[in-house]
Amino acid sequence: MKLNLSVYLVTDSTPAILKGRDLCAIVEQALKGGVTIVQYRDKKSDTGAQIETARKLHQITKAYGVPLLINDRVDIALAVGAEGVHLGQDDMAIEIAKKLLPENAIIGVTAASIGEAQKAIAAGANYLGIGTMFATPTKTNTKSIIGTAGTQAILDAISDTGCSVGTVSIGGINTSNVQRVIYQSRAPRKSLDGVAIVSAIMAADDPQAAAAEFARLVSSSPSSVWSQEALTVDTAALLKQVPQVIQEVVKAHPLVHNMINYVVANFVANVALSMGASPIMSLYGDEAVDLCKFDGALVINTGTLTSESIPNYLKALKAYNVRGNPVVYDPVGAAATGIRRGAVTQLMAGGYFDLIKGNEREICQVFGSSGVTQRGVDSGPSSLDSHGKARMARDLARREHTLVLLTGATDYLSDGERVVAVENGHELLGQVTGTGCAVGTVSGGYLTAHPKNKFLAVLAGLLMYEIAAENAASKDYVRGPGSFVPAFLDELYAIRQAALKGDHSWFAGRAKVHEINL
Ligand code: 3NM
Repeated sequence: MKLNLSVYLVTDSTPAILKGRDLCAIVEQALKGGVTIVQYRDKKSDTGAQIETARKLHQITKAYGVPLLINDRVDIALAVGAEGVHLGQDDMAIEIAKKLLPENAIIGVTAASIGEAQKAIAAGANYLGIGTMFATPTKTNTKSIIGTAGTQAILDAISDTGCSVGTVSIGGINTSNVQRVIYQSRAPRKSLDGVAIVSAIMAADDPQAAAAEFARLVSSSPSSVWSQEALTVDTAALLKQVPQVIQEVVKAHPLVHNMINYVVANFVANVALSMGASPIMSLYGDEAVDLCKFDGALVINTGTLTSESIPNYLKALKAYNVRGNPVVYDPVGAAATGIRRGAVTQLMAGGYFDLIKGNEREICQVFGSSGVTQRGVDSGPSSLDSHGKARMARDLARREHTLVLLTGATDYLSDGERVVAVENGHELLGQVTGTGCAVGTVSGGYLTAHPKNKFLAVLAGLLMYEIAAENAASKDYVRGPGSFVPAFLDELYAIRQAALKGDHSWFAGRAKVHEINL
């Protein structure tokens, strides 16, 4: 039987999953739906009962031409003539299992680290069960939650030695995150071959429909929101398109749903209005199911985190991801406290962000650099030089398959390949609270109205914003932060009005953007 790992069903015999139903009947429904491989996993039943169930399961899987593997128990696999086994790190060593099983038996091994993966490949594993992807109630004694970043690191490390080894991810995968899991785990030369699922099929009310939905999602390319026009043009050619993009955006009057901090909510709403977007402020996660239908962007800004924030962010993130609308993540104060560092982990595991925007320390924290500290939510002194910041933006963007904007006196924007440095703006921006947060909202508006080239969209929004700040600061009546704010809103509005009329003269010669070659 050919090994097809794409929709890999792992069974579970606990009452919470079976809910009084028959295990074999659920597996048969899942096979009808399109499951491509089945693993019988039963940590509790007696050996005799396991053999009986395995035998019944094998009759069913054979009828569908699908291999049956047995978790941990080589003896049971031999007793029923199953096609192979799956071995955890604490189970029988693969070398011993190989001696006991027929030569063509399929042997899968759990791997949570590069070392475990390499060892399993060297010992001749046919496939790796890589995980735990996300924390899951189905198995609470998991050793490490590695997420898409950890999975990608393993795929990358084995892409030379393990070209032919199969790979599936396991842990907390469901129909709303499966495409993202595959997309974000992708290493340059190796991708996942499939996903291993317990509860999202076994506990589903309709296991056949659930399996069919997984089969559809795994085989279709991820939603068009992630596919981008290739950035083939150079920076000068990109900049030429900026005024048209700004005109397009102000005409579209995009909606931005802000889950923003209370310190800056009013200022950010005024910036959005001045630059031609329509702001909605809502921290109520359940509302996002309706709000996302207006097809705007979501901005998640963690500046005034409370004990209730994270579940609300996660609900909204899911609603916008399912709808395919852009989400901006502004991890304000990400490195300041243990709770905020935990919030980063939860949010990064909870969904896809089209743009991650933050200052140097926030971006370092999201990247997972160790020992990042932050006093309050201010940016604080820099520890990276210009190339270090550019590299950090690029590496995070590359790993997450998204855009990263690292803000500061110079801003660095990257899509994982290219990095541009933007030197526009004015130091008075640094004297007014909320000017960084508003960039998240502006970016959200631009991503909504110009989704086909997100890099250009974010760059255009940033330039409109920072050139408006320069124009405001140059007014002779602007004496400091207080008089700067109204002037800044006026200048955003002035650019918006010019852009609406197709007057691009305000932009001529103003952009201070250059590409960084790393
Ligand atoms: N093994 P669900 S996680 C059986 O990390 C199993 O090795 C894991 O269940 C590992 O799809 C897991 O319901 C349970 O989240 C996965």
